[in-house]
Amino acid sequence: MGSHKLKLSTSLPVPLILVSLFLLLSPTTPHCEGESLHGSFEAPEGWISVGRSAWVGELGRHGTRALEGSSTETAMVWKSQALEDTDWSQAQVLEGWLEVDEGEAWLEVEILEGDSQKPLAKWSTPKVHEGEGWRYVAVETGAIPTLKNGVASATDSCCQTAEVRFGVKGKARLDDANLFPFSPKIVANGDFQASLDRKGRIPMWSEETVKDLFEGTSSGKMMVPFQLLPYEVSKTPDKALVLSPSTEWHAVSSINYPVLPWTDRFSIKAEFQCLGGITDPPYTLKGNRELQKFFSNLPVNPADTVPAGQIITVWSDDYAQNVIRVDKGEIERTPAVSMLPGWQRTITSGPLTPPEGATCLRAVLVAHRTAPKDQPGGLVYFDNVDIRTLPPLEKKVKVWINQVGYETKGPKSAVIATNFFPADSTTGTLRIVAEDGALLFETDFASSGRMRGQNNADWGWWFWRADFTDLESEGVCLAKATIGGIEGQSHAFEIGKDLLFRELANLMVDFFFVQRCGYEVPGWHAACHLDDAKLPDGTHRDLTGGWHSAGDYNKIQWEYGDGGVVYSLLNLAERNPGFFAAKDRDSDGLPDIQDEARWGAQYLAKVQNPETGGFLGHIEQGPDRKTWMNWVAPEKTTDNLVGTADDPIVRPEPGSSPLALSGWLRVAKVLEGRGIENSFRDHARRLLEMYKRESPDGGAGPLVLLSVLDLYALERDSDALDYARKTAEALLSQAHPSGQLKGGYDDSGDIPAAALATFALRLPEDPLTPKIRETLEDHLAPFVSRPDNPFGISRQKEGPEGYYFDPTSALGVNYLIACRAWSALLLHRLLKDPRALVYATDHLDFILGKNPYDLCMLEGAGSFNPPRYHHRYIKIPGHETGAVPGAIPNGFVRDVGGHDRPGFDLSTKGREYPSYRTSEPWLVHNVFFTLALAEMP
Ligand SMILES: [Ca+2]
Ligand SMILES: [Ca+2]
Ligand SMILES: [Ca+2]
Ligand SMILES: [Ca+2]
Repeated sequence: MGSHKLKLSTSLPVPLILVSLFLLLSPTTPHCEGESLHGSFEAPEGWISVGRSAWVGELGRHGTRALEGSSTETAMVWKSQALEDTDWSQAQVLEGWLEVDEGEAWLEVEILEGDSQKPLAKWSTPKVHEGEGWRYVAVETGAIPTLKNGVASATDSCCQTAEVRFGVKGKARLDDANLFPFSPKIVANGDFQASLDRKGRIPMWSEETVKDLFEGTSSGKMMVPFQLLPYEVSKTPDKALVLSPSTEWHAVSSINYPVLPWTDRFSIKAEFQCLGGITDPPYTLKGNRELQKFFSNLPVNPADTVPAGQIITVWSDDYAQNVIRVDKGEIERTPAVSMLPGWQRTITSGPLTPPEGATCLRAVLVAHRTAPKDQPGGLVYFDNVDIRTLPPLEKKVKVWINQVGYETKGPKSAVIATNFFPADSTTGTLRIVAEDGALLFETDFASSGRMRGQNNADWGWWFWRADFTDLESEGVCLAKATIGGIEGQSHAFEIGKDLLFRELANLMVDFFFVQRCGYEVPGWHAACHLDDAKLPDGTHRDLTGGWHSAGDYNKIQWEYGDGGVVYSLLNLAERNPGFFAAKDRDSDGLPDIQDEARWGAQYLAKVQNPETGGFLGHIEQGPDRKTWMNWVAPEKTTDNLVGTADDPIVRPEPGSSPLALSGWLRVAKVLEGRGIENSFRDHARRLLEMYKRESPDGGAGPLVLLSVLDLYALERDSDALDYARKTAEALLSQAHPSGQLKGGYDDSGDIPAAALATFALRLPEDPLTPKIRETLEDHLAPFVSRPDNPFGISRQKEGPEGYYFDPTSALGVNYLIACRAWSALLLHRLLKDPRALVYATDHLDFILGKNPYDLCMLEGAGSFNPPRYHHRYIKIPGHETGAVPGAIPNGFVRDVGGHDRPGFDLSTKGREYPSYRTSEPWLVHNVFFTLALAEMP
């Protein structure tokens, strides 16, 4: 071990060095999300007037304020204050919205040398012209080396400034200006600030599994102590990853991130710092004095025994099964002086183009040991790891549409995504062509800008929305979009009358049929779970039947469970009885769709609690989780013998199924029409008595209202009408003063609105109907205007803290998307407001392919379905992908890094099945989709 002391060899007192180094370093933190341009203009800050200009109110695009300027000659009318902190070593994007009253307007950004203000580089957006309305513009800057006195410097970015300017010839306004890095954030926990998990592991990082990256053996410690910054300066403990190699090398890797589709060039960067002579870092350094002491006590090793750092990029195929290529960055060491606290450098792997077949990449951080065996291996610190998508080599135009298609008279739109913004135009052109290439329709469209989720999570593309509602010629066609000379093309799709119903209605029926429990489904499975189920008191009751509720075999007795299935199937059947008449797989004269409803009604009768009129609890497959997690074909889950240890159990908590009331009544009517005896009316009566008993004042909720409306329609029972009115009044009384209804998902009022709209449609002359119409009109405007994005899709949570996808990424919410569509379709039927129809269509389009994965999330329809499903049916020979016709999987959750943009498990290999979060079918998605399908105009 060396006996020298580390020398802080400088004439400056230590604290001053620390402070000045910190100030130099902090602006270059590579993961900051761009410098604020104060581009909302709601406050008078950050901008300087340089011409005939004004800060105007009431004319903004968002909020109230905007910048305005006028000039008869080409002139800059406003400029930003000097931007000091932008990292020009990576490409930036300048964007804004311009509205031109007269002439033209544009934005530009110029980089200036710090002291001399000498212009170094300048980029301008395309121009917006008068009469175009608010128009989005953007320009990408290049990445330029950090310069000091005109000379590239790897360590210092203090000596440039930049200015954003608003140019006008004529008169124009600017709002929503923004300057941000081209690369959306990808890495999760790249700053190592996340708390260790319960097992002491570093979230999103783990030991590299490839052990032959280098000669020698890989081993060592990985830790996340505080970085070597004095506490008083950093205020918050800034943690870093520290590797201490005990053999030749030691490597830690990030999780595997998908190779993002919007670019073909990546780089990985990190800050690093090397220390010799020790094997354990200081975990707490509360002040300069302790820090100084720590460093003055450090043994100094000869420079060549200090460990070195390196970043490696590992490209792998699907689900990281096979490494396709390894790209190694330079092995670098910080110099001896770097042992000063806070002194760190950036190392890189890249720029890199993904190899053919790569779908994942990961960052691997490596510490190389150089110290002799009898000396400590030293430490390599890593922090602020950043996987960057660099501006692409190949420009792409993606065209996303509803892959099933569009109604002849309905709203029609495509969403287009580009990985560039054109240099000389703010619009693109959409052409719809027939299969033989004939041009059917042509229109120009403007950009909607970027999409950003919670915490500014950028979705990676420029988005554009093109409307072709006016095209009403029927047939198969393609959408082709041209932007900046680059063309993209959609999958083939159809335009036709009653298209979605015709294409998808039978798939809905088939889905439930294949999900049947306790029944032999030909081509799928034998009769299963014949020992359903053991009651909480230990006795057995015949509860066979119903449907497997998801990709597992549980049967959930809840509001949108089997009662929802029966209700939605009957609605679909009643929409067009003739359509289903010929489909009768068991040739009993009852169409498949009615067989399916009857199947559910029978099961619901079995699970009705004879004492209360309500329902028994969930039936879970097996007495414990082990049985539930048993991935086998359904008939093999249990021995199918009553009274053995594997019998499925009934949960003690009561179930709920308000829609069963309507289901029973309507199935009874179908059966009575054919002279088939049944007792479903009695079951319905008992359930209604329970609601009346428990909620005499009508607080039983919107699903009870829907059921009671059906009771009244069938029986003209004045008590039922009375109870329907009470229930409707209770829903109305809960509305916000603005008229916005409460309840439903995320308190959006969607389900109450659907129930009230059904009331008003069924009972147009009822004294309560004018009040319902008025409330629904007030409810509709905010409900349909919230999706201010090119897809027209709702957020899972609205409002300032809202998000598209839940931070926990628990489950995708296709049920919620379909539910909103159903609600909006009923509002449209009642109020004839075209906005409601556009809203509903956008939500169904999103499920059926108009989404950033170009993915049709309804199995057996469209051009591109999920490659695999999270379903225990994968254990049925011949069904290894788990694809049940008509199945709608959970849908998008956040991406793997936890950023609020869509992620979906499209793996085809690796684990035996994909993530349940995105890829598990669930009855409730199909319930709401079927309800929506039944209400299509
Ligand atoms: Ca504004
Ligand atoms: Ca950190
Ligand atoms: Ca039949
Ligand atoms: Ca059994």
